[in-house]
Amino acid sequence: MGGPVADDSNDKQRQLDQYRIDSANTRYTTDQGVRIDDTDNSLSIGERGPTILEDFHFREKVMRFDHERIPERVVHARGSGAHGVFQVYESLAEYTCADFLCDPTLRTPVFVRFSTVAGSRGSADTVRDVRGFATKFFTRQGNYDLVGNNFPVFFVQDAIKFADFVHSVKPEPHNEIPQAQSAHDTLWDFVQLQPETMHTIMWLMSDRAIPRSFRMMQGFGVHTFRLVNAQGRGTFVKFHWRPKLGTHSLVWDEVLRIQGNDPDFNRRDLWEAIESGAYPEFELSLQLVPEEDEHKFDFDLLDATKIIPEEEVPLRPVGKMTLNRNPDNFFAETEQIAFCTANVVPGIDFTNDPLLQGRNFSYLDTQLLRLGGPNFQQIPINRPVAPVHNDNRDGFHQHMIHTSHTNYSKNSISGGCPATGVLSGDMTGVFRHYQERVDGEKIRRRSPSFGDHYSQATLFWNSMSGWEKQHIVNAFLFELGHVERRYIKEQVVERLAHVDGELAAKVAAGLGLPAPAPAGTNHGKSSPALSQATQPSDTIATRKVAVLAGDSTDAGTLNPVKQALEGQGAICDIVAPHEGSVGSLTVDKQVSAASSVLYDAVLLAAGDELAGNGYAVQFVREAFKHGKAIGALPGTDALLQAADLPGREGVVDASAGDAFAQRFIEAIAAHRHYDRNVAAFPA
Ligand code: HDD
Repeated sequence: MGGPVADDSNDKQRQLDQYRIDSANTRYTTDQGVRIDDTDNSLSIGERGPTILEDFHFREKVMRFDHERIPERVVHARGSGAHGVFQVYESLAEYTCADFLCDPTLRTPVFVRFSTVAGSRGSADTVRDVRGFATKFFTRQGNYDLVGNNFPVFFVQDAIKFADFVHSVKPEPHNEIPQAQSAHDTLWDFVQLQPETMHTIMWLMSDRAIPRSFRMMQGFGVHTFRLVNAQGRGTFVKFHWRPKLGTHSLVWDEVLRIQGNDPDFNRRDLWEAIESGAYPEFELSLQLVPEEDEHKFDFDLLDATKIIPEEEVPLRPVGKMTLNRNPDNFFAETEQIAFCTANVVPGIDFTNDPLLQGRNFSYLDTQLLRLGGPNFQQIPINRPVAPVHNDNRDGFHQHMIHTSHTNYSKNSISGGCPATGVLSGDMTGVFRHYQERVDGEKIRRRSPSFGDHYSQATLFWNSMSGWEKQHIVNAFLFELGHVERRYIKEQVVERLAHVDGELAAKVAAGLGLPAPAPAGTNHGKSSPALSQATQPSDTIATRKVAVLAGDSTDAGTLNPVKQALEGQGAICDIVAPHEGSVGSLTVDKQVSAASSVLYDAVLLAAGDELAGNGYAVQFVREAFKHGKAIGALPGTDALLQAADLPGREGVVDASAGDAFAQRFIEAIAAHRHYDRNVAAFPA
């Protein structure tokens, strides 16, 4: 019989338990622990007299309130996090000595924070933007941070351009407008002057920028990193997260409506899924490139505006991450977690990607401001589960009481401790920097190998399905339609001509500009893996279905269908003209307080009585416009007729044959019915 399986997945939770405070059955005190009789009235002279200075409780309460805010993150301010666990499928010791990647019995605790980039902390979730996907692995060898995005590429090649790029996309400096939007002059001015943005701009204009859920988007480490094995051999690596639920997006018109209906749409979705036990899962996959193949690509591996097409280097699935616990306190955990790309563990190392090198500097720097000093690593959410011993001391908010009489190395007084690998003679698990030979002149110049800005933008465009291309054109028209300066639009269209002539011509036509001369550079290559149309779409787990019901709904017909949907993990809400109940069914939402944009599909369960209800009719029309599956139970014709839909794609009619529930499930699993001709349909 084997020994006990190593399970360190609770190490972080056990550590956090020491800091969790539950105020149930307690008494109100000051921060000094002194009990207080009343917190509703300040101490005054007489009932109508002035408040007096000695009211220490008032002073403390107001002071604490006045100091509640810390600077929000300069980018990725709006985010949402969760705890979880990561486990590797089989040892990757051939490539890395990172023990969490080598021991398949080990369950490593993680904390993940998803985010948007441009908006402030209070901005809406469903904006056109990159999504951050940052994972902190609390490994036995220290914290490892994989600070990625849901795009595999970035806007600029060199970190020195980051501030310029972020300034351009953020609200404009003179009036702080617009919030969380890229559709304005300064961003597009930056783009037209900086062609290296073009590949990532294609991703930003695609549906990848409006994910249905944090649980349904891919994550990418973006840079080429390096794995290093115990023998010191390096292998280039790209990190990919793949969501178990598939990669799915919203549609633009829906996005605009969700922002008003539920600005917390993605945050709520993550929270509710975890609360209900539907734990989000992501598979970690690697693209591995031997060091000797560094120069065999037609782009530079160090250029973060490039992907390695999956068709050239296939993805190797290596492990799974499950998010299984919501934070107890948003500020303490999600807000205070501090990621840094420089947080690596033995077996994982950097490359000379100039974007990555700059990031390694920036993240540490930003936490000092955001979290108020050098001891932010001692904040409970940031503490490693690995022991921490060194001679770093003091600073604001030092929590540790170092009892040692020495704080320098080497020392003899403390027996030489804490001792480095060299001093102790014990080199077990020490971080050794990858020994790369580098020599050159001190220059401020971009490598010519970073010079091709269009080939992969074209590759992305060529890989899109028809509806994806249409969405991209629409996105350019929306964005550039908000740009005031005509010459900026013209210049962007010029840039697009280098990506694809048809794309440029369509955008130009929509903007009322002359079609630019075709640059004739489309190489005709594609990478099918880039299209969302090629991604698996086979589950309805956690999908939300609105059941449009009324007093006439026949529960006997509805319930078996509802049970079939719920049996596959879908969530059904009864939406009816009034709260309370309709027949034997409890109403979840009153129709005027509900909105189709908060659901993935609609099941019609009442006819005549809803046909005259404008909210219900609007519900069905909007769902159709947004490509959602619509199921129609018997007796609901009147509602369908009132909706006056321009087609029947993805509309599953119970009267049209057997196995209605199964057909409806398949229609929902397809995610969206983009084959509908809805361009002329107003919803
Ligand atoms: Fe960054 C935050 C991802 C380039 C500087 N970045 C931040 C977060 C994510 C990323 C997910 C939020 C972390 C969290 O949830 O707390 N950033 C990326 C990716 C990049 C990238 C994938 C390119 C491949 N970033 C980048 C550059 C710089 C920064 C080039 C600076 C030179 N990023 C920051 C920052 C932030 C940050 C200012 C803001 C808050 C924070 O770090 O903790 O330091």
